[in-house]
Amino acid sequence: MPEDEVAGLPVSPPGVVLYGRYASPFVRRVAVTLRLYGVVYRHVPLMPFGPDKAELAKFNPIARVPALRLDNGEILIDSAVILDHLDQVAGPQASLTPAAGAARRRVLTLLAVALGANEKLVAGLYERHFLPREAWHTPWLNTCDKQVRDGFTWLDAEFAGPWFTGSAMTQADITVAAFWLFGRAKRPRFFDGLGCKRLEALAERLQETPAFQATKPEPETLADQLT
Ligand SMILES: N[C@@H](CCC(=O)N[C@@H](CS)C(=O)NCC(=O)O)C(=O)O
Repeated sequence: MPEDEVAGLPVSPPGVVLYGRYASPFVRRVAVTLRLYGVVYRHVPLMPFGPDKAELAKFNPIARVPALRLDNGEILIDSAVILDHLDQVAGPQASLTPAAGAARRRVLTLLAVALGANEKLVAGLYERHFLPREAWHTPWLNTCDKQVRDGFTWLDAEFAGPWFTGSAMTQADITVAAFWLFGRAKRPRFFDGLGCKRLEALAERLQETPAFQATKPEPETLADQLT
């Protein structure tokens, strides 16, 4: 539903709007991609918790971030859906996700592992944050931690050159760097212990670039670090 038709929301000026704080690595990978594609956008840093959640629910039935309002008022939800749209607009030559064939399957596979590992990281963070310690279900947390560890360790061994697929940066590099920086900030001891030197180098390199510099995570309101 176009945002301007949503009852109760102020009518926005036309243009692309990104909803969600950069502190969310899903939002950050979209924001970095928007910048790399040269898309000018307005940033509305809604939180998927507390009072902002009701605002999000007006255009996302599951009230999550990111969401992207397009120029025509249409609203896209979920970072993968948003990136798919941005790639199509960028066109096959410029797309950060290869348009077809083995190269596309390769990047999508890398992204599937990265997204899965990051979802399990977030699941563990939420359990640790929202439940009192005595209610933590340790076998579940250990399972999540193993999936995070195995996912990132697998990714660390998958480089074909300076970038995941060789000599050109793709969405796999952007997404993994955003997720690695998020995980490292949230659980420094856990991520240090993974010994993923290539992922660390990738994240260090990308975080110095203008698109990452312009999308630094806001100060956290959930617990800053959960080692
Ligand atoms: N698959 C989604 C995941 C997005 C996601 O997990 N967002 C988190 C913030 S990091 C969120 O909105 N959490 C609140 C909730 O799940 O209720 C995507 O790629 O956009």
